Amino acid sequence: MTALAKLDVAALRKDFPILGRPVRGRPLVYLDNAATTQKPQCVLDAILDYYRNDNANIHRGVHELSERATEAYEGARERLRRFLNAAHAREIIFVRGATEGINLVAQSWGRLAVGPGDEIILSHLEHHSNIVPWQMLRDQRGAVLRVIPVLDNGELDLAAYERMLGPRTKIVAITHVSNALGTITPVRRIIQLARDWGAAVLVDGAQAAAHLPIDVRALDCDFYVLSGHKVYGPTGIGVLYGKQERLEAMPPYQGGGDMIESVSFERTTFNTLPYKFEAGTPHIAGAIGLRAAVDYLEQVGLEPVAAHEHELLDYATQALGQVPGLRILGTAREKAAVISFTLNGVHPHDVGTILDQQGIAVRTGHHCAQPVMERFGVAATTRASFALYNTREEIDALVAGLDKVRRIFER
Ligand code: C6P
Repeated sequence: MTALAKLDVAALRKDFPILGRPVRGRPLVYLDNAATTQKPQCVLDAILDYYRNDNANIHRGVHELSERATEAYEGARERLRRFLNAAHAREIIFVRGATEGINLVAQSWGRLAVGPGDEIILSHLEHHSNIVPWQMLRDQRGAVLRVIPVLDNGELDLAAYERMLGPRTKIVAITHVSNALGTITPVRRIIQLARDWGAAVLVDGAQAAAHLPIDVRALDCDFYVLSGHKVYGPTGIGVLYGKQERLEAMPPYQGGGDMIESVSFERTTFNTLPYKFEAGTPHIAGAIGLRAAVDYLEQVGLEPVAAHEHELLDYATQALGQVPGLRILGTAREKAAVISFTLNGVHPHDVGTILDQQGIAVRTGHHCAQPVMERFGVAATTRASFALYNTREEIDALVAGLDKVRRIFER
């Protein structure tokens, strides 16, 4: 085995202009990467270059700019196909983000495939985006939601999952990485088990795509969703991967331009994949920016990124473990670079506000994952989440910041 190249973090940081910006008169310590990552210059350049040189609507014009814009947009699709190792570019649907991807599957696939009494399996770890669309489907179709329990360390109770599966299971919708606890779920195993019952599987990869190499064919999932803004790309763009045979069988999600083959008042016929699911003018610049982002991420290397983030996670777990009164939620054996914690006697919003005064950005609240907060008996936590550009010094700054929080509250 070859040794992993270590990241030159100091050099990489220079790729992200915003990291040089002071916040509240201090150097920015950005530890809110699970909410959204910062953008490297190459992503900003790709977006600007598109608007400055190629801007036109796609798939419609025969003029030079429209052809260039179409080529760039479809090139981005092919690049995302490669990023996820999908078999065909037509299996890559551009959407606004993970949320829209899940809603699309719930409403298009779900309304067709799920009937009264059918079961939808989720886990207790899920983000609201992977709960609410299924509840809406449940209510429309008279289906039943079943929830895989979470163990005290933040791992899923796989034995309970196995018992839950059955002939009524129509879909298992599961997160790849928990945004609130950082747990990496055993998606491969979850998918294999679902296959035994012929159930479809959707994987919510919003928190995974920037940290783990993803291979949808090796996973053998039916659907995989991700958000561009969490993989160093722009907001408002994301990907729904779907197996061709699933997507072919699904009705359109939204109607409008580009998703049709022909329209009359009597009858409309729909376009082929992937256009059937991309009604209206899409986020062309977003797709181009996302392509630049995955180019960047793969050039840096997902494996060294994962190794670096893991090192930060170990360091932070150790350092935060020394802070009196601090409790870490989520200690799964397989964890991504997310640390959620509470500090005795201090509300997370106060922790976040005092850290912000020191230029340290963390997220506080329920992280759009209220059920898992409830499972651990808290209403909210403070969450630090790391990216390829974070350093040990920034974790030291977080620990020093927390000392200050404690001193203020001890007074
Ligand atoms: N989590 C966080 O701070 P959108 O908003 O569509 O880009 O992503 C939704 C989403 C879906 N699944 C998971 C596991 C997520 O973490 C998120 C977004 C952000 O944790 C914002 S709440």
